[in-house]
Amino acid sequence: MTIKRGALLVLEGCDRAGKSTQVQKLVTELTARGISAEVRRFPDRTTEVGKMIDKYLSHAVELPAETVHLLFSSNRWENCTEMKKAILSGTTLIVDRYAGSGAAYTAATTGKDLSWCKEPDRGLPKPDLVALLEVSEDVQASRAGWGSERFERIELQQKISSNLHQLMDESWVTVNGNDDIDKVHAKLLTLALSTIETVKNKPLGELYNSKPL
Ligand code: Z5A
Ligand code: MG
Repeated sequence: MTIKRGALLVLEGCDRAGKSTQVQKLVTELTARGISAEVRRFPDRTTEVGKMIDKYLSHAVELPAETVHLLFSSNRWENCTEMKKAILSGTTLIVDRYAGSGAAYTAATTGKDLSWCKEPDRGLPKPDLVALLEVSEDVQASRAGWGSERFERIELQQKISSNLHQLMDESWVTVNGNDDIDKVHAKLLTLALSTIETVKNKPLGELYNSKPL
């Protein structure tokens, strides 16, 4: 019997949109339904590259913005082979930030155009679904932990949000992140289940390229 592939599902959004909360809830629910599902998150702060990113984000080191951009992309590439293997062996990955954050944050912090920012991620596995969690500014700023890391300023977040919208293609959908946690979860679960079903016999695509992997 041929093993059906898993789906690559990504949650994107500005800071404190609720991504990490929802990624965890989705994997728990999919697992409870007997669907093989695992969390991945970017930045993955456990790798050597990830440790450098962590130091940068927490203001322990200063680095040029271009260097940081390539580190974030490199952090995805170092996980790429393992992620593809998991997906092709039937596991659905629920990913907490991915290339969308990469392009949207650097374009907002440096003023570089989005096409420059997208380029290092070209050829990574293409998400089957990107759910963009949208939150209003007042809700965002009221959530726990706001303001401690480098990019957590309202005017910057507005640019990031605008960039995320410009990155949307047919694989992206918006979800209202202002709703309560269970309502957001219900919406994401419906999207996840239908995407898993739709893509199980389809090839995994390449990000920013039209040909499948
Ligand atoms: N970055 C980048 O520049 N380039 C890249 O390529 C990548 C990332 C991948 C760290 O990311 C930074 O890296 C980030 C982007 C940049 N910018 N900054 N600063 P991160 O993912 O490690 O950031 P984080 O600090 O772990 O998470 P976050 O994105 O800021 O938050 P979140 O995951 O979206 O939210 P949460 O942790 O699920 O929820 C926040 C709080 O709100 C928490 O107390 C929840 O219980 C509460 N919450 C969540 N949902 C709700 C609802 N619906 N109602 C009420 N309360 C809620
Ligand atoms: Mg998070």
